Amino acid sequence: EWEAVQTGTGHTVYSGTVPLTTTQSGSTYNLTDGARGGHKTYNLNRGTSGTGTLFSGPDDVWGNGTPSNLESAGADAHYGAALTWDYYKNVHGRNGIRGDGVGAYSRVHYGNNYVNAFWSDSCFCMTYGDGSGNANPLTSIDVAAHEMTHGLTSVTAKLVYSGESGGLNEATSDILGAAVEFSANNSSDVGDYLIGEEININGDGTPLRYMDKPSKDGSSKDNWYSGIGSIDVHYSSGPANHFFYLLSEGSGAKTINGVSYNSPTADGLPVTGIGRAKAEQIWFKALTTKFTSTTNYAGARTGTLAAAGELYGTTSAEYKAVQDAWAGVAVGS
Ligand code: ASN
Ligand code: ZN
Ligand code: CA
Repeated sequence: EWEAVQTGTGHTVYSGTVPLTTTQSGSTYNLTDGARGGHKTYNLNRGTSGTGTLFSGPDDVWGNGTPSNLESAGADAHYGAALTWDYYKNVHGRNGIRGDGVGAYSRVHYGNNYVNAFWSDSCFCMTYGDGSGNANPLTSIDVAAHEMTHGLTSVTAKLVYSGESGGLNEATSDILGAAVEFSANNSSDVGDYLIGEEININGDGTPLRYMDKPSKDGSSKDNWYSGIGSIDVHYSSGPANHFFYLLSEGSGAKTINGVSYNSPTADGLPVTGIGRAKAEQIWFKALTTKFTSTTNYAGARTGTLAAAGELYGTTSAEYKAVQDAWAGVAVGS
């Protein structure tokens, strides 16, 4: 059977009209990304197991921009997976989650009014619910990149999903999820240090998480403390998200892409940011070459300092910024 890689058009829920890489098989187009390891996007159509059906059709146009068209969320998921693939390849030289050039797959329309998205190691796939009322599928760029990054963590550091390592696992997905959103340069979904701001999960327009000051969500912690390993991993991620913000942008007030931030420090001392690009290199290198399954916050400090030392030298401004940013979230001094 004759197959060809094509560039179709996605009318997404969150990211406007975007190019999607697809595959043409005879007269049928499929949401199979022929340029990124064959990553496929499936429609579960409210099922909760298996793969449902591969999105396919007689033309290479996907969705209409609204969630009521079932292809729309598929277009978001396919786009988010492609952006994440491209980010890891172009920014970190990694060819797919496992580094083997093989794609994972995505499933949308999971269950009924399911207000979550998740990565699964057993299917090596990511899955998205429609949210309540089918009005807000969980398919924004940052959420897609967050879930796909759980796959990366599970084949690299393998951070155990509980205790402090669980918080670091979650933070890794938020940190690199935000990095992918920035890298996309999408005018409908601009980069920010907020997670899930498009989903409207709280019903009042607030995001799921804030990296500059994680406690703004009412549950996450800004700073490390000795009992942080016993809270939910989506809240114990706070200090690491906060670290990453401080390392990238520095402490104090700042507006980026129209979003205002004001990041405090635990010790009251200022942190001078080194820019997101360098902070991303440090976190990725630490994740893939320093962190282990049991890395805790103290270990994350050691690992990111080692990574910064290798990348920029131990007498560099970057190395000092890593020290200062960890001190800013009450890890080390
Ligand atoms: N969306 C959540 C996450 O990726 C799902 C979960 O907690 N299992 O962390
Ligand atoms: Zn997560
Ligand atoms: Ca975001």
